[in-house]
Amino acid sequence: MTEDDLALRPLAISGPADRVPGARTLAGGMLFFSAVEAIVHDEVEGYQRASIALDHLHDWARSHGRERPVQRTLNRLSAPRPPFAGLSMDRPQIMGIINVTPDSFSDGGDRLEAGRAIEEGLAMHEAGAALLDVGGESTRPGSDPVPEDEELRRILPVIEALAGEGCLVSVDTRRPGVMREAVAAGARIINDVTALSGDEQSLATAASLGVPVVLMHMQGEPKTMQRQPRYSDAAAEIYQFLASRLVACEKAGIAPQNVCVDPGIGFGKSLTHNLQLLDQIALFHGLGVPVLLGASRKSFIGKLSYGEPPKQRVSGSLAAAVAAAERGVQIMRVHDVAETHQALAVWEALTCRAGEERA
Ligand code: HH2
Repeated sequence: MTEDDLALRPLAISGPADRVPGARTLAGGMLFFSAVEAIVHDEVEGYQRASIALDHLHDWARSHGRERPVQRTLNRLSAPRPPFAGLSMDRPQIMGIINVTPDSFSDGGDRLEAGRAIEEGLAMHEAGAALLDVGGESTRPGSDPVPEDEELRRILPVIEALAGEGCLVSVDTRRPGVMREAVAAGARIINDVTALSGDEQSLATAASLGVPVVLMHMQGEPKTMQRQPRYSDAAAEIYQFLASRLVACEKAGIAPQNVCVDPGIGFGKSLTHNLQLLDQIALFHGLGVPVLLGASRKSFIGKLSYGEPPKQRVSGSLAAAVAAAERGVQIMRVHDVAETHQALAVWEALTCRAGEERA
């Protein structure tokens, strides 16, 4: 783990109306937390967890000789986040997914033709997507890589048109050559499922392009990642991995205010791991940067229900988005923009405005 083998997960998270004395803001947003789960690692015992009210955290830190790392992590948990790619991070934002692929797990083939992809991107923008994530290669479990020129052929006209219409566009790619061309075509964010570790040029390329990046965690490769994913503590290990990628970014010249992290639901994770990550996602605020969640239509939803196919997983996707909003997640990557926008609008009114009305 970072900071002397310690992480803190915010607990007892509430909106402003239910804020208890001594609670701190969560990532400078609209939520507050009044307790944490401390996660510490040692070689012999492995990961140990303890729930502590903020009132008692100072004593706990002193008795465990961890005053400085506790204070630093607490500060990162609370500090306001600067805008990410110009987007305010003090409330949840929606990233609409535009897969220009024949084989994506939930919408493969729906938008292979550029005109259709552009039209649907604009409709997502209208429906409440603050940014649009354009991808030309499926990374679903079992997928094979796509040649770079084919990936470019699929995405460039779509990026150019959407950016030309004033949409904020991210490119979902793991290839430095695609990052360069996509940014030249108007993409303003790089979203990489390998956290810029898929190619030895990725870090330097992203740094030289100077655009914000999304670092996602994946265990293994899409082709084989779901065979037998293993962790001793999924959330804590992924926290550690993302912390190390943040350090690598900083060394390469990518400032923390240009980084967003994502635990990578479904990328080398079992059902149990996915649930642990969703439940414990507030842990990642301790990295001091915005958090993104991509749970939309993923297989864990069908596994928890009646095994529905991807397009019938909208309700479960909304439940996941609301659960993430309750944990302070700043960006939701979703297929169903209008539905997510509505769900989050109700959540936000209840969580943040109900208190004003009560007062
Ligand atoms: N999930 C997918 C692709 N890219 N990027 C981030 N940051 N987080 C995610 O969870 C994520 C991602 C997979 O979903 P999708 O794009 O719909 O499918 P496919 O890879 O089959 O195109």
